[in-house]
Amino acid sequence: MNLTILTYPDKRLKQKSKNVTKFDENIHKLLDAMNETMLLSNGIGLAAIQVNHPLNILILNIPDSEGNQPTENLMEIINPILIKKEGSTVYQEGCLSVPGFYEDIERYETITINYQDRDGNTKTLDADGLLSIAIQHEMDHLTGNLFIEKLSYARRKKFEKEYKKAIKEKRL
Ligand code: QAP
Ligand code: CO
Repeated sequence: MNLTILTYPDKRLKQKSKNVTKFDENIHKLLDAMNETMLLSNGIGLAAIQVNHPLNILILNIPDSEGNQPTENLMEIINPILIKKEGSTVYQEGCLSVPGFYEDIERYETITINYQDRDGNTKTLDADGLLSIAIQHEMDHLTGNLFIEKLSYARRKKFEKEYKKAIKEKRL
C-alpha cells in the first residue's frame, strides 16, 4: 500500500515517536507499506512518523553502484539507540517530507546503534558513509526533528522563503 507522506510544515512531523512493543502482523504490514511508499517516492530512507505513524521505526535502502534498491538491501530498524558516535562529515541531504530542498548538513562520521528487527530480535550495527548519515537523519525524525532545523539562521530564512514560494507556485 502506497501511503501518504506528510510534508513540512505539517505539525504531525513534530510528534515524538514511541517504541514498538508488539512485533506482530500490523508492524509487518506497516513496514511493507513503508517500503513500497519509499520506493515509489524515490527515497532512500523513511521514518514511520513521515507516514503518520508515531513509532520508532525507520527503513533504509541505500542505492547500489547501479542505482538499484533490491529488497535484499532493505534495512528495517526498530527502537534504535545510538550507543557510539565518532568524527564528523558533511553531506547534501534531502527529505521526502521537505521535497525539492537540499542542504549541506553536518553529522557524525561513524555510529553504532542497537535496534530490533521486525521479529523483535536485538541487533548491533556499525555504520559509516551514507548509511551512517541516513540513520542519523531518520533517527532525528523519531524525536520530531527535520534536517532543516540544523540550518544556520540565515540559511533557514532562505529556505523558508524558497519553500513557501514553491508551495505557492504549486511546484510541490
Ligand atoms: C534521508 O532522504 C537522507 O526532495 C532520505 O524531491 C537524505 O530519501 C539520508 C527525496 C540524504 C541521507 C542523505 C527528496 C526524493 C528523497 C526530495 C530521501 C525529492 C524526492 C529523500
Ligand atoms: Co527525512
